[in-house]
Amino acid sequence: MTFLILILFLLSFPLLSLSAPRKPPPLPILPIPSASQLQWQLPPMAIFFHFGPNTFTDSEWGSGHDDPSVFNPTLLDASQWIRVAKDAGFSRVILTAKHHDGFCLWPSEYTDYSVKASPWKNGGGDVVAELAAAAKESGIGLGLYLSPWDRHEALYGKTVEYNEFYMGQMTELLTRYGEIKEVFLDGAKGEGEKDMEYYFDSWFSLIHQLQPGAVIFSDAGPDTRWIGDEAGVAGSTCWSLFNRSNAKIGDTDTRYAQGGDELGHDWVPPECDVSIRPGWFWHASEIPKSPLKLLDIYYKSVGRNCLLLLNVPPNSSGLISSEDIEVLQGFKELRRSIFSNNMAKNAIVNASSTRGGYGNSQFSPQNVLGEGIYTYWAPEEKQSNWTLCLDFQGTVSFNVLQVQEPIHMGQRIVEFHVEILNKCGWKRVTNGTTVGHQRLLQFPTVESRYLKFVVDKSRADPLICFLGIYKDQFSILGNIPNATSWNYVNGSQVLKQITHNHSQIETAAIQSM
Ligand code: FUL
Repeated sequence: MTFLILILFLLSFPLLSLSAPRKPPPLPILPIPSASQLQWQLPPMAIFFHFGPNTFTDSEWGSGHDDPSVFNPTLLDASQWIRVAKDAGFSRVILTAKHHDGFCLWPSEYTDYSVKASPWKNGGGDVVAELAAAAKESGIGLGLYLSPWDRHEALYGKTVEYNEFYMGQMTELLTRYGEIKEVFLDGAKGEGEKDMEYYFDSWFSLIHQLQPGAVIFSDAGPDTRWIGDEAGVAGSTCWSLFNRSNAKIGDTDTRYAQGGDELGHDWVPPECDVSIRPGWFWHASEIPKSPLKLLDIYYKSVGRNCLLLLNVPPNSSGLISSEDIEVLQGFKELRRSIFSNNMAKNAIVNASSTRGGYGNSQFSPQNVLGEGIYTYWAPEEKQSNWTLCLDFQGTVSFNVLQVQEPIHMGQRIVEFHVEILNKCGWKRVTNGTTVGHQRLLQFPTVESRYLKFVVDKSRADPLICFLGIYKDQFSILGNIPNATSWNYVNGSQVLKQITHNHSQIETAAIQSM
């Protein structure tokens, strides 16, 4: 009889646990991203197209008085631009619909300084329309840059009139070309230029009204902020948290922009813009950076919680040049060869605690091996130790760690460190501040079967949705040259020397020399 009771008692356990109420997710910690910010931040890279009269006049800041007849890209093929972006692994593009020279790449009804006045297609062309159609067909998102500073327009300097003019142009762009994913508002303006006030709040409202899914970029958001440099490099501490009231469009505090603000009340994730070439516009005399240099920029932008906006300027024929395409392919091959082999993917993951108890699969530490932000590890509440321990089930050799927070729940982790187990015990490999959407950490190659990821400080219970380890055989830590033209050659030589077992990358690098 006692035996029977015991059996019944044991059998009742699964039933009891099945009927136990499910532990809900923890509360998010504010601020958190809007739906459009979240959608914007998940794919990590976009391509910038700087194109206009400057492409033909070998200049960067056109005076606004170049004859529109200079604009004649006889071979223009926007589907080639989109193909290049897509083949290289980019999911969005942004076009300079109007740069500072005021020339419009679409037939604006508010000015005669546009494609209408050019010989291209006898004045009947529309670059924005061609790009929008090509992007739509390939499932690539489209963003537009409309320069506030306009060196051609006579109304510039007359505050009310120019704001009306600018909003008229913005309305054309946001109502004629289908869905727009991003509007890029550049704060640049030359010294001593006419003074005037931009009605930013009216512009922001108009943009959100006409394109509710679009994010607005500027030095101060509201949806994404400039990182504060044009090198594509974020701070090694990089918060999406920010105080918009501390930032002024056109007068950026670089340090504040690069690091964000742990105490910020607004969610304004950073975007890193950088050009593949020294200039933003195409110049016959300039050559692109090396694939290895782009990889270094990737670590310092995408790997620091940012979106990378890489400028690849179409040339005066109206096409992306072959040398830029080769570099993009080399860059893609480097990423593929490093990040396609996550040596943690079969690990056994244990944690210092699990929300809802050890068996709770919803917040299991094992979740960090899956893709996507919606499944994550959460610790039990009120803990002082937040550790994930990975057993790779065999010794592995690696030098890159990728870690991600489920940012829809807010950015939480302030400080962390990484340890491995070797013959002498646990050894610290690296440490850092902030994770956010994605953090990539490089360190000298280590070998171990076990790794500990320890959160040392967090704004709230830390949540982690991804951990991966990789071997990068290409980067030389601390020895990546700066962005000058000769580095292109130098970068490729480095790549060539150290990739003798990787003929595909070697070929890409040699081709791009
Ligand atoms: C700057 C501009 O002045 C450059 O020409 C370029 O468009 C860059 C993205 O932003 O502020």
